[in-house]
Amino acid sequence: MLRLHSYWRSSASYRVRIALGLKGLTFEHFTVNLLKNEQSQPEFTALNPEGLVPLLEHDGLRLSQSTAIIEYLEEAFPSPALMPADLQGRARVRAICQMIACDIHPLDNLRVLKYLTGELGLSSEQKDTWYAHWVIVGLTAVEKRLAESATGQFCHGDLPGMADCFLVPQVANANRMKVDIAHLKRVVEINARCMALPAFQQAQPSACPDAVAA
Ligand SMILES: N[C@@H](CCC(=O)N[C@@H](CS)C(=O)NCC(=O)O)C(=O)O
Repeated sequence: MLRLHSYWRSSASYRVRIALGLKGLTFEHFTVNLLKNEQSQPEFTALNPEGLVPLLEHDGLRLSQSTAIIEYLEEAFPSPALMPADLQGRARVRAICQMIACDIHPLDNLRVLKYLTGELGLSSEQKDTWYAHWVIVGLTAVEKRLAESATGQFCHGDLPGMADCFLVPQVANANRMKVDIAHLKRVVEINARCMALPAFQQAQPSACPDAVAA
């Protein structure tokens, strides 16, 4: 049994939900309500001392970090593959994933935004400017990467894969925060193509069991 500790609006959890869906894996969903700070409560930090979602439990393993989780799923359940067969293709996919997971997401994470408006005393407008800035910088770099010939209908080739698991939640965050990314044509087109697929639709925040009407 796969158990996923997740929050509907967590984009790192969304990555894992997409990967599970693409692989056709069913899982038990456990909500960690970030707005209620449940990620920092002892009940959850006993499972994941980092105090972050997602957390996957499988066969006695408790695994944090969406990238590690998706790579674990890829190795434990190889078919259908989310990574290309060739060495260089896999390296390219990892690079795109890290552009999002390492160069965008940590700058705009909830605890960072809270620190900006809390300890550093920034206004809500300044916080939103910070947020939009790093999304635009990061997704512009992704857009340039997607101009490469290895890109197909999806981030890498013509099948949805690991890089798409990372791109779509980051686009969802940008849209939710009203960051204008319409000029990033490849990003927008690939996101739309992904969102036409059931695995992406079923993983999206509004489809989660803990979703709250906006
Ligand atoms: N690098 C981690 C990031 C995990 C992460 O930052 N999760 C966010 C939600 S998307 C979280 O739990 N935030 C809680 C907080 O900021 O207090 C991963 O890829 O899993």
